[in-house]
Amino acid sequence: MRLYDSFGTNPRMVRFLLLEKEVDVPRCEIDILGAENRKSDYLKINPAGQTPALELDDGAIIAETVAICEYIEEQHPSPPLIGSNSTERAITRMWWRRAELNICHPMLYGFYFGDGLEIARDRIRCLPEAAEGLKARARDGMVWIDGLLGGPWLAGDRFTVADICLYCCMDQFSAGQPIPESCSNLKAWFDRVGARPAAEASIWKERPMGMRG
Ligand SMILES: N[C@@H](CCC(=O)N[C@@H](CS)C(=O)NCC(=O)O)C(=O)O
Repeated sequence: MRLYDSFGTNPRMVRFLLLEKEVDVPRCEIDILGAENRKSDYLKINPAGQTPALELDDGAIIAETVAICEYIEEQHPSPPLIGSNSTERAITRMWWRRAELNICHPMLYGFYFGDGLEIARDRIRCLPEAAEGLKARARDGMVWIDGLLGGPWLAGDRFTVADICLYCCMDQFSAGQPIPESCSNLKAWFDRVGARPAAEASIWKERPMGMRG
């Protein structure tokens, strides 16, 4: 097995998950800032030109962070970070989806179309005029999730991949898109996730534009 790994919120999620599960996977580092991921050799691995990707021993390639995390959880169920029964898994996936759709996606594209335009403009279709609206949408999502947080973690008493997903995204973009002042529950949650040893241990060695990926 081999993980195509790099700076960035999505590969960091996989590193975070692996650390929590104490699973070691050999890595192949991809220089995404140098756009190695957009060149033909890497496009043969992942036609989407993105990291992470997981190559299995039989040569199969799994791209998309959600699919990779689901695969790792099935192979290494303990500790459960998606869930150990149908209800737990469904609740985790619900929170994972809420986090992605309401915060991570608008936050990421708010960055790509704004402060990160120089990185993104030759890779994806960019809509700079949408940057401020997307950042506002991410702020709305943070306020919404802040109001829903009823336990230490998104899914209540269980620390899950939904926490990892949201944390990795917010940690990378927090300088340009901070947690709104009013969101005390979300701030406390963010500090709780940040205090887990895997949070620090999963950070990429370089910090482009000062970002923690
Ligand atoms: N939908 C993909 C998104 C992966 C993604 O956006 N990866 C970023 C790193 S966090 C990337 O490869 N960026 C470089 C680029 O798009 O050129 C997933 O969930 O894995």
